Amino acid sequence: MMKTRLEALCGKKIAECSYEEIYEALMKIVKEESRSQGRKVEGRKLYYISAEFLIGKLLGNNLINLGLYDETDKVLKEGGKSMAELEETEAEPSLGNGGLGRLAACFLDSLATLKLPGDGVGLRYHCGLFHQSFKNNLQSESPDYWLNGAQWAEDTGKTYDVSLAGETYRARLYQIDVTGYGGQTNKLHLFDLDTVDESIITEGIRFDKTDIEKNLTLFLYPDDSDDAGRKLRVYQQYLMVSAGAQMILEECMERGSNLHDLADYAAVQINDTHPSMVIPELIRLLGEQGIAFEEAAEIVTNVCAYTNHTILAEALEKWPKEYLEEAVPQLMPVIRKLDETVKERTDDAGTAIIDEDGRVHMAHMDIHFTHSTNGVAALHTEILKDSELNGFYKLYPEKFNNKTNGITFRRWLLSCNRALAGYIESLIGPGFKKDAGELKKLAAYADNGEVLQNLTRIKAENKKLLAKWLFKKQGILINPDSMFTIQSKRLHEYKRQQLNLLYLIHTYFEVKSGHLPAAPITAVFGAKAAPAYTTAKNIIHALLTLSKVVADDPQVSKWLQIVMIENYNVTAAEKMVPACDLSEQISLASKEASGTGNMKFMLNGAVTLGTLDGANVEIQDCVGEDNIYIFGQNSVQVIRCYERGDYCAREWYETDANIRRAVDFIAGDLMQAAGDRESLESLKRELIGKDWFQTFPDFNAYVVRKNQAITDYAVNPEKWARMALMNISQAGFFSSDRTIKEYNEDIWHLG
Ligand code: 26Q
Repeated sequence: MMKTRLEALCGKKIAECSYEEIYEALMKIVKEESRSQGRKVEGRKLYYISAEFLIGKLLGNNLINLGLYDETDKVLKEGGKSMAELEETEAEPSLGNGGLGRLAACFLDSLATLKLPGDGVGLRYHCGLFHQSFKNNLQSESPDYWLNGAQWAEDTGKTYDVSLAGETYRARLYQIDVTGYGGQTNKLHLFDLDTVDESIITEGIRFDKTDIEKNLTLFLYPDDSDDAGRKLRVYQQYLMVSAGAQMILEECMERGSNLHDLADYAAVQINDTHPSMVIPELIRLLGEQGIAFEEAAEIVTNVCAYTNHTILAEALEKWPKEYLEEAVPQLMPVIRKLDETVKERTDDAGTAIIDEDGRVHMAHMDIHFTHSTNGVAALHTEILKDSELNGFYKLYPEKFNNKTNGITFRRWLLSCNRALAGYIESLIGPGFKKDAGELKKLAAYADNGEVLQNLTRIKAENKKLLAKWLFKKQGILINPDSMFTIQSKRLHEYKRQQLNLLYLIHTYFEVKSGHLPAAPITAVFGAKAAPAYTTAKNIIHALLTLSKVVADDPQVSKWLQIVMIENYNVTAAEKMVPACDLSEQISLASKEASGTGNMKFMLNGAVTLGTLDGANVEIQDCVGEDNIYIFGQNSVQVIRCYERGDYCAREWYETDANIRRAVDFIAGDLMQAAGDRESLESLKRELIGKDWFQTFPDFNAYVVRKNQAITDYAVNPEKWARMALMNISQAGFFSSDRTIKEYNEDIWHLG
């Protein structure tokens, strides 16, 4: 069946086709099949609006979801082709930064799988997030031209006019089919301008910031540290929400809404504050249809819900009124009225939409004018209620709720780790693919030596595959018989890659003095730093420089190897996650809202080394203390310490000889000989002078706990395999199917 279809489309035998030809033919087949799973929507439909959808490559995942993977794999093999090579043909859509964007993609997969009517709404960035490469041990950024080649997204021919700074721009609507696993097909709607022009990019990722027509959807902003891009970010956001809101109203009216009853037709989930302008925009558009402000505000409150992904106050978006006045003058009257409404409701100035300095607080507008505010892990939601958003919690206790994040097991197990998925199926049957809770059945094998050995063997195979991939990609040879510790996530001081760095330096000294680790260690990192985030870039530089220093030392390199994966993205994660022994989740307690990498590693049989932060807390609740390595201060201690404001990094540096030895090494002779003096010294100064995320107080506990894990791994492989098995068996709670069911039951009420 697949064979005849493919050969008919290609016009020749598979053996004679190029991978590009097969890829395009398969794309056509997948599109046809997914279209046939489309459903007419009845009742309430969800619009998940997000500046990011980090969907990853689509071919393999769609084939799995449509039940076509095995047959395709067989047909390719018969023609002398390999699925792995075929998948290299596809460029990864570069539409997200990290956790928040990947979460949106997992949610779309679960919505379609659960046959819930729910679409994504976002932007079609031409170059997306920058491509990262390493030059002289420094991060270098270049455009990621992922839009070359055949496209999953189709031009719908529809456009929506959007007014920015008084000029009208035409947003074109593209759509990507979102397939569910044995489910239905939903859509991802992405807006773009025809006039965007990649040729305005000059050096690296620099471009003319003034020419909106040419630059509006050119790049995805890597974070808020680049001031020059901030205005553009507002323009991008408004393009998305205005075109999105018009599309939503149009769809609902076509389905019979009279707009007064909009909440019976639409639920809008606002993914962090990036799409928050959808609130005043919907109110404005309802106003144009003759609905008075008060009623419009009430309708929109009933339609919209808001998810918060951060407790870092500096990461909550607030725009100077003047920016908005210039960029979206049509919204300001609405925002002012909303602000006045709030001032009638409460005299708590801390919850104002427009503050005394004239800044518009997007999160504040969200909480006042949506019916639900949720955090993304139990601890995170409690911290929001108790401290960061306490003023709002007092006003609206009923709006606050928790939705612990989840991941789709289709991509993060069935697709990225076929060997493990197949073995699990041979033990407990296929039910876990749709009902992740069934993984619990694995616990019955916790003392089965043969099963534990098979798990160890699969892990070893995956480590070899990662080694092979890394060699092909970066020419680096790693030892698959070493313990793989992996920390992969955006580079940020609160995530504390620098703590891992200090451990590795400490281990360097230990090996030098004859104290060998229980097993050879390969420390793998994957991380992009925002181009304007200097300290983050300095940490990457220190890691890369240390990697070289260690590699050049024959005594140490037998025991320790450090590698950074270039251009960490979903595709890289799919290779790293199945190969991990020890999952590093070492953020400063209270700072990581949830984390989702922690869930991916757990599901693939890694053991977590982590602080009691974000979803790590719930991972510990699931697996029990014996199956996780927890260390460091807890969130209460950290929050109290910040309140007291008495943390002094220098004191730790001066009194703890191990810390001092490691920190001094960063800018010492060996490192300076291999790296950049200015960058290394600046990192050292930052640590001693500030260490804002308290690396030093957790350092000794981290060293002890990590060495315990390495010893357990080396000395008692069966105990380790048992821990791995317990982690897999308890991972069911972290399926995004569970998360989506909770959103639907508590917030959306779809269908
Ligand atoms: C803001 C202003 C201007 C430009 C960019 C931004 C910006 C962009 C991306 C701000 C934040 C982000 C991304 C945030 C993010 O990924 N947060 C993570 O969300 C995950 C899913 O809930 C959590 O698991 C992580 O803990 C959280 O850090």
